This record gives sequence, structure tokens and C-alpha cells, in this order.
Amino acid sequence: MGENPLPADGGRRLVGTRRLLVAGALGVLGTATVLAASVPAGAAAGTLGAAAAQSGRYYGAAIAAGHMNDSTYVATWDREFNAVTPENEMKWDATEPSRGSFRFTSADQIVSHAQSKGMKIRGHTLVWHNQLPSWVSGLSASDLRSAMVNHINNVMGHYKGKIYAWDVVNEAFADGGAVGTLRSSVFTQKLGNGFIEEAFRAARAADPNAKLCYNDYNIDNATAAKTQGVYNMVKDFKARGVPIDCVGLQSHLSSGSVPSNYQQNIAQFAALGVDVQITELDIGGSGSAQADAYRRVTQACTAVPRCTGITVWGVTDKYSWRSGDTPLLFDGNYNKKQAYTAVLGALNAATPNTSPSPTTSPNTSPSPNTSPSPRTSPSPTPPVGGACSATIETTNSWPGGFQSTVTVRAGSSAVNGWTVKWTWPSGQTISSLWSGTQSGSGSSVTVSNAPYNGSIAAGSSTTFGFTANGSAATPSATCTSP
Ligand code: 9MR
Repeated sequence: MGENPLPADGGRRLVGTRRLLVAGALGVLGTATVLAASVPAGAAAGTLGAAAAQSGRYYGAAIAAGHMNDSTYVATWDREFNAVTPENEMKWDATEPSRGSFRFTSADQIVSHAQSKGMKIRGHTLVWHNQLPSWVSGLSASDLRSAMVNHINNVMGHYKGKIYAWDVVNEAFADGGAVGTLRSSVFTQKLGNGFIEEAFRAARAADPNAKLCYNDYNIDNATAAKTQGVYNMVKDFKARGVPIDCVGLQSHLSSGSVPSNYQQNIAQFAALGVDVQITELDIGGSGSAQADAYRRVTQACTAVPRCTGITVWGVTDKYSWRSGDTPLLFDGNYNKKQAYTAVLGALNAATPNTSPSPTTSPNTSPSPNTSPSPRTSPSPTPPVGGACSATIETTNSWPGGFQSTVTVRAGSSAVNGWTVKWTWPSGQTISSLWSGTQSGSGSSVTVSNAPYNGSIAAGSSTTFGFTANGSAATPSATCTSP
């Protein structure tokens, strides 16, 4: 049984003594010759990304925009890695520091560089109790729900089509307690445990082509209560058709703490019908002990077809969040460490992956329930030129219900305040509405702007959304502005 390598504060401060574990050895993988377009048959690839690609996987690094002026940092990233996770730049405090006002400059810097190199991009993270701007904690329950969905819509919307996988919810489970205990946070306190499901449903609607992951630390050991809680949640989501495509094992480890059942743990998650990604790997230690631990983690991933990629949480020890533990593959001078050679060897030894390749379109999960319903046609586009216009689009649907996004567009002049009205054709009822204020009830619906999205520049637009009971419908809507 492994002692958790991170403290219960979510790992922000890595302190305390770690008990070294005698880790059971994993079976040594076969050394089948691997074939890849970029590497001649039988030859070993010389970089982490190229080696991982031979078995259809990616090898990524967390990148901080603030270090991109370090040319060796960028050169090492470009040479070795074929995927990236922005380390802090996509978090809520960075992207929506004040309500309804979004800022993407730093994240865009990483995304455009990655795109220019053809790298995969992992989005990190939409809903997390940490790095949350202070305005979020002061909201009422209904306001928090609408702010969460609006945040998901805007951040995922900004990067729509560019992100391979999103960490939709991060670190929601508690470190101690019974199986299934969630960490107490503003989300559990105001929205209850259902906030995770609500976030995943909103995320599927916001970008149906991104894989949607649940991401956490200390879920590396199959027998730990925290791991079992996440396992049960994923199983339940799959059974009920709640959209989820992947589980992210952060895997902040130390040389002695790679659980002996790590591979089995990955395989068990994968058997639920989700991909598994190692999302924030770093292993404290040095020399051969660190190299052995990295090798075992790499082999555990490559042994499971649905383990689709590995991301290390940084490039060089000098910029690591736990720099004192020297947990990465390159030292402070960008020299390759023993751990680097171990990882490269393990990636080169992997057999080609036969599972859905990470380069194919996502949402290929076997369960048809998890795929988004086809988007139905939006309501007819209203004439432009008036004060404002509104279009309703169905973004998701399920038996007995659906979710819609309404785009409110200003005409040739700016609007300051708007009201959208429509009539349901067959008894639909709204169950939850965000980024707007609903008045009245019954078949005639009236929605006015929320306090923060009433002003729309000429020719620009804003959105609000809702979930409703009944069959999906896209009636035409009118928009007026005072
Ligand atoms: O590496 C990140 C560090 O720069 C930030 O200061 C820290 C703040 O919470 O977050 C670090 O990244 C965390 C990641 O987003 C989620 N899992 C734990 C990571 C290490 O704390």
C-alpha cells in the first residue's frame, strides 16, 4: 500500500518524508520491432515524441509561457515533445480573472506555437477548486452554476477544434475518507456532488470533438480509496451516458512510490471504456532509482492499448514546481538524465498500439450513449440590421431532454441590454438557464441579459444557454433592445 506522495493540500507544497516502497516489478515488456513512418523499420527513434509516435502515442510536457523567452527551453520542447499542456495559462484565474471578461493571451502563445509544430494540446483545466478567482467564491448557487457553464463555454469555445483533450474537472476527490468522498469546495458546497456531471455535460456541448477527462493525483494505486472513488464515478458515468472519454493520472511520484499495481490500475480504468493519459508525470529522485521508476511508468502505459500518451510536468528540473526533488527528464542545464534514456528505451520497445489512435477523431468510445447527439439545425437566421437578433441551436440531447445555446448578435449598432423571446412548439420546459435572466414560465419564454453580458458591440455576439425537458426544438426567436 503506497503512502500518498503528495500532501493533502493538493500537492501545492511538497513536504514531509516519503516512505520508500518496495515496488513489485512489472513484467518486462517484449522488445518487438516497431515500425513508424518517420523511423526506418528496426531503428530506434531519437526523441521522446518520435519514439512515442511509433506506438500511436504522444509524449508531452507542461509548458509555461513565462519561460518561452528561454531559447534552450523552447528548443528542447520542440525537439523532444509532440504534445503540450499549458502549466497555468488555461486555469480559471488566468482566463476569467473577472466575471465575463476573458483573457487568453498567454495560453494563446503556447497554443499557437504548439500548432505551428503540429503538437497535440491538452487543455488544463476548466473546473478546479484551486487557482480560482475570488469572485467565484462569492456567488449564489444558481449564479455559480451559470458562471461555471459560461466559463466552460467560453474557454472551450475559444479553443474549439484545437484541443485534443480537456481536463474538465480537476482534483475533485478528497484524499482521505470513505470511497467516493469529494473534497469540500465552493462547487460541492453550493452545487452538490452533481457539479462534476454538470461540468462534463456542458463541456461535451461546448466542443464535441475534444476528449473529456477527469484528472487527479494520488489515483495511481488501484487499491486506494481515492482511486476507487474515481473508478466508481467513471463506471457510473459510462452506465448513465454522462459524457466522459478519459481519466488523467497526474502521477506526481517519487522513485520509491510507483505502486506495484500501477499498470493494473491503468488497465482497470481502460476496461471501463475510457482512455487513460498520464498527465502530470514527475518522479522525485535521481540516478538509476529515478530511471527505473520512469521506465516502469512508461512500460505500464505502453502495455495498455488505451493508455494514449504521457505528459511530464515540465521540461527541466530548474523550472519544476518541485524543483528540489529534481523530478524531470532534463537537468537544470538541459542535459538528458538517466531517466530520459530509460523513457526513450521503453517507448522504443513498445509494440504498435491497436487501440483507437490518439490522432483519430475523439469520442470513439464504445458506448453510444457518450457520443453527443448530432447537432440539429439552428433556428432560422433572423434578418440582420435590427437592434439585435437571436438564434437557438441544439448542442446536446438525450432521451427526454436537450441543451441549447442561444447566440444573441448585435446589428449595425451596439446594444446595451437585450431581451430574447420564443414560443415552445410542444410543451418543452427549461430546467436550468445560464448567462441570462428568465422571466415568466409556460410556453412563451422571455430571457434578458445577465448583469455582465448586456453590452454587445456592433456586429458582435454573446451567448446564453439552457437545458430543457422535452424533445429538442429550435423555434425562431425575436430579440429586442431597449
Ligand atoms: O505547476 C503548477 C504551478 O506552477 C502552480 O503554482 C500550481 C498552483 O496550484 O499548479 C501547478 O500545477 C498543478 C496542476 O495544475 C494540477 N495538479 C497539481 C500540479 C502541481 O501542483
